[in-house]
Amino acid sequence: MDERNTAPDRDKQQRMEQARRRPDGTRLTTQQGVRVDHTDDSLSAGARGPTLMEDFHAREKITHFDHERIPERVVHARGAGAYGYFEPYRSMAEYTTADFLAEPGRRTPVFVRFSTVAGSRGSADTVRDVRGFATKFYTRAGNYDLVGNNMPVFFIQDGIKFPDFVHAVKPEPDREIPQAASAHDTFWDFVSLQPEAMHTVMWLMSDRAIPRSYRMMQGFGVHTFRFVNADGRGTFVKFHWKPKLGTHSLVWEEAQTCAGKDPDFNRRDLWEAIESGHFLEWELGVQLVPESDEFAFDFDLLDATKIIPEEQVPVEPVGRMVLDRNPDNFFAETEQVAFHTANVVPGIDFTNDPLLQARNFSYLDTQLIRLGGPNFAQLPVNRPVAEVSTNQRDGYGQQDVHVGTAAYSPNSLNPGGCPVVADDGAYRHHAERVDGAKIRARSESFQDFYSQPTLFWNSMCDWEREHIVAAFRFELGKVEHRHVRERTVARLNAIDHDLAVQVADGIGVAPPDQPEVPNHGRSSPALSMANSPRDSVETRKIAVLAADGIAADGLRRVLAELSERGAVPEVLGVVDGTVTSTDGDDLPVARQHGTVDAALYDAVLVPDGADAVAALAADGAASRYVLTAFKHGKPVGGLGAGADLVSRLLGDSLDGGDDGVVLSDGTDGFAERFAAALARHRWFERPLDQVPA
Ligand code: HDE
Repeated sequence: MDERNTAPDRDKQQRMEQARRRPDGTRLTTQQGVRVDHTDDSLSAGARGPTLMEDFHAREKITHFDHERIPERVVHARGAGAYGYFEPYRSMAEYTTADFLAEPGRRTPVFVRFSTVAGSRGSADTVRDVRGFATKFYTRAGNYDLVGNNMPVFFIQDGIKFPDFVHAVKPEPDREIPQAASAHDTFWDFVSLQPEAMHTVMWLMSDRAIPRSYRMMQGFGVHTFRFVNADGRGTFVKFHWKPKLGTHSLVWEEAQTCAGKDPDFNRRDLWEAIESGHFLEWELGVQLVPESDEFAFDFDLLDATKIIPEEQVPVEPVGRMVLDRNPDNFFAETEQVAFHTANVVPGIDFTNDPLLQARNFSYLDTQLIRLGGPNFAQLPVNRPVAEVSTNQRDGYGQQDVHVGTAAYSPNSLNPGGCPVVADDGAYRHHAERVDGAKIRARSESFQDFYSQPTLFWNSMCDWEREHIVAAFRFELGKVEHRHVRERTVARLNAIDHDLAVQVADGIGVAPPDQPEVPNHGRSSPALSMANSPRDSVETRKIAVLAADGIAADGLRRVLAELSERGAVPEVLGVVDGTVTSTDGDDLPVARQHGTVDAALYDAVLVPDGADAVAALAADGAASRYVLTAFKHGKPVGGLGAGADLVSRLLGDSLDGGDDGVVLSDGTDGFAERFAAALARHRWFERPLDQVPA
C-alpha cells in the first residue's frame, strides 16, 4: 500500500491510541493510582456506624460520579459518530489551495457526527426533523469542519433569528411538551409568521426528514462558501455529499413505530454496518460559481434559504468519504467532538451569508460552556494532526506542558523567537472588497420566499406529494390555535394552490378559493428521491418469519444467495431459540418477532413449510408483518405455502399485479427476483388505503 496515502490516517488513530485506556490486565485503583481491594462498603466506624470522611476512595468515587454529566448541545443533542477518511478523485488546485483537495488519492482522516436537531440527547432517532451531518477533516494544514445538514436549505436567513427559531421548535416551555417534534403550536406559529421558513418547512414535511439510515441520506454545506486558489482568485462553492447507497427514507407510520420499538434505530444501523464491514460511503461534490456570476441568479447566493438547482449548476464530483471505524467511547469522542464553522483551512473561506456569519460566532462560544473552558481543542477527538503551537496558556483542563518563558509574539527569549509568524502555508483571508453603511435591514435580494418552495413541490413525484400532504395534516392537526392553522394554509397557497387545498381539507380549515399566485411550473428533477439510485441491496434487512415445521433446506440457499448480494436476512421466530425444520436440521432464530417489528426491516419473507405457515397464519402479530410491510411499500416474498399465506393476507390488493410481491412455488431464481425488488426500496404506488393494517 502507498505509504504516502495512509500516513495521515495512521497518525490520527496513533494519536488516539495514546489516549485509549483498556482494562486488560489492570487492577482497580484510585485516580491517584493507589490500588483498591474493596469497593463495595464504605469505611465506617463499626459495622453499623457512620461513614468516615477519611474514606478517600468513597469520596473520590462519588464525587466523580456527581460530575459525570455535561450540558447537552443546545441543538443537535442527539447524535452518533464514526471515523473514516476522505480521498479526492482529482486535484482541485485550479480553484483552491486546500491541501486535502490537492492530490488525487491522498487520504485525510475524518470524524463525522450525524444528529437530529430538536430532541434531547435521549430522544428517539426517527423523529421528523432535519439531520445534522458534520464532518471534521483532520488535514495536514489544520482541522476543517464542514458542519452541514441533510437538507440544503435552512429555516431562517439571518443568524440573529436562530434563538427565536429554536425556542419555537423546542418543547413548549411551560410543560416541556412535545419532545423532539415540530408538531405543536409554537413551531407553526413561528414559521407561518416567518415566510422565509417555508422552503425548509417543505423539506421538513417531506420524507427527507425521516431517513431510513444515515448511510442513505445526502449532506449539504447549505451556505455558499468560497474557494480561493494560489492566485487569490475566489470561486463560490456549495458542498454536497451523495450517499453511495442512494437517498432513501422511512414512511411516517414506520418512523413512529421505530421510535417505540427501537429508539436507537439510526444509531444502531450506523454501528452495526461498520461492525459488519459494510462501510459507509459518500461522494463529495461541489457546485462552483465564478465570482463574476455572483448576480447571475434570480435569488441571492448569500441566502441560505435557497438552493442552486443542480440543472442550473451541475454538481461536480470531487472525491469520496468512507466511514469505517466506530468510536471506542461515546462520551469521549461523539459527545466531546466540537465542530465549528470557522474551522477553515487555507483555500476555503466564508461569504457574507448572514446565517454563516452568526454561526462563526456561535460554535466556539457554545463549546466554552458545553466543554467547560477554552482547552477543548486538546481533547483527543478534537486535536488536529497538524502541528499546534500557540501563545495561548493555562485555562481549565490544560493538557499541555508548555516549556519556555515567552508566551507572546514577538519574542526574543524562546529559541529562534518561536513560535514564529510565518508566511508559508498561512491562512489568508480572501481580500473581498466591502463597503456599506451600518444598517439593520434584510437585503431586498432575500425577499422571494415562495419560488423555491414551489420548485420543490413541483419536483416531487405523486407519492412524495402524498407524503408531504399527510405530514402537513399530521403536524397541523396537532396545532390547537385555529388561526395558526389558517395562516399556514395561506402560506401554502402562495406555494401551490392544490397543496393548500389538500392540506386545508385534512385539518378542518376552509380551503382558499383561488391561488395567491400562479404556479411558475418549473421543476428540478434532482430534488426528487424517486430519482435517486435504486440499485443496491447492501445492508437491506429482511425479516424472515419462522415457526416449527419450516422447510429450511431451500430457504438456506435463498438466504445465502441474498447475503452474498449484501442483504441481511434475520430469522424471526414465533418463539425464540430454534425452529424445527422439515429436513430435521433445526434453524436458529435471531430474535422473537414480538421484540421487533416490520418497521425495522426493509422486506418480509414467508418461507415454505405447511406446519410453519399454519402457525404463522394463527399468529396475528406475524400476519401484521406481511400487512404492514406491504402497506409501507416494501417487498414481500413468499415461498410455497408461505406464498399462499401472503396471497391470502393481501387478497384483492394484489389484483392489479405487484412486482414488489415476489411469490414462488420453488426456490429457483427466487433470490434474484427478490433482490431486484429489494434494490428498488419501495412500491409507494400501491393502493395503500385498502390494506387492512
Ligand atoms: Fe448549528 N449549531 N447553528 N446549524 N449545527 C450547533 O454547536 C447555530 C445551522 C449544525 O454534531 C451548536 O456544537 C446557529 C445551520 C450541526 O456536534 C450551536 C445557527 C446548519 C450541528 C449551533 C445554526 C447547522 C450544529 C450546538 C444559525 C446546517 C451539530 C452545539 C446562525 C448548515 C454539530 C454545537 C455536532 C450545532 C448554532 C444554523 C448545522 C449552538 C447560531 C444552517 C450539524 O453552536
